[in-house]
Amino acid sequence: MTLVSAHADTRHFRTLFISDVHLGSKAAKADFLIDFLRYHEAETIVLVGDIVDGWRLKRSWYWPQDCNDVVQKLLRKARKGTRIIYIPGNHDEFLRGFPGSHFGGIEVAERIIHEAADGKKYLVLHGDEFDVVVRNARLLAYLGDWAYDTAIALNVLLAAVRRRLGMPYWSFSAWAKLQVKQAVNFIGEFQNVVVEEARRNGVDGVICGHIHHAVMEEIDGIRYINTGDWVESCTAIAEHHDGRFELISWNQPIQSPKAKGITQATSPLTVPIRVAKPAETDAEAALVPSTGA
Ligand SMILES: [Mn+2]
Repeated sequence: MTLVSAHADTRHFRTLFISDVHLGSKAAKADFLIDFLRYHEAETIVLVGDIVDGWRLKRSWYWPQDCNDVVQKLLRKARKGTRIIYIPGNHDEFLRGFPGSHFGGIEVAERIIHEAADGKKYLVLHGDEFDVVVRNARLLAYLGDWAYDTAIALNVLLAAVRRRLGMPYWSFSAWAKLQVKQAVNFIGEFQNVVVEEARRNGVDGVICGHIHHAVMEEIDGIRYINTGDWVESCTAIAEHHDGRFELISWNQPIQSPKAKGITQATSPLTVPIRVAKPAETDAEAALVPSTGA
C-alpha cells in the first residue's frame, strides 16, 4: 500500500508521543502511522503503550506486512539517532517485565518524567493502572486516601490473576461502551485521576494514552495531554523545539499526487494547540473502538 500524504514536507520536532496503535489487531491503522512517521522526525519518540496488541496476537496471530513496516521504520529511526522510549500499556504488558532493557536501540521504561524545552515537567505513563480507581471513583472519593491506594494495588493484583487465568486484561473502552450514557463522565473521571497522580508527583502536566481520546487541556492547573490512538482517530502529540505542544491528526492520507496526476491537497492535516474546555463530544463520539483501550 502506498499512501503519500498531502503534507510532503517533513516536520522536525523535539519529541513525538504516540500510543495505542494496537499492532496485531485488524483495527490498527498501521499504514496511516507509516505515512505519519515518513513525514515526522524527532529527537525523541516516546511510545506511550499499547503499541503491540499482545492479547489479540495470543488469540490469533495477525501480523501483516504493514505491522513489520511500522517496527522497521521505528528501528531505522533509532539507528539514525532518534532516541526511542517504549512505555508498555496493558495490551503490551509482556514488556513490563523488562524495565531498563534495550531492544534494538529502543529503551523500555514503566513511566518517565519528560522535561520539555521550556523546563516544564510532564509525567508520562500509559494510564491503565488507574482503571479500578476510575470504575469506582465515587465510592473511593467517599472512602478516602487509603482506599485509593488500595485500589491501585488491587488493580495490579487483579491484572495478574486474570493473566494467570488466561483472561484478557479488562478493557476500559469495552466496558465504557456498555455504559454509553455515562462514558463521558468516565473519561472525565480518568482525566481527574491521572491529573491527581501528576500533582502527587509534583510535575506540571501528564501525558498518557489508554482511553483513545486525544486532547490537550488544563485541569486544575495541571496540563492534561492524551495522545489518542491509531485505531480510529490517528493522532499524535508533538513537542516543538520551544516546548510548545501540538496535537496532530493524520487520518486523511491521500494517494501520491504524482501517481494520481492530481495537484496537492491544501487541507490542513494538523490541529493547532487546544487549551480547551472538556470536549463537547457526545458519548458515542467519545467512545472508542472495539479493540479496547
Ligand atoms: Mn490501554
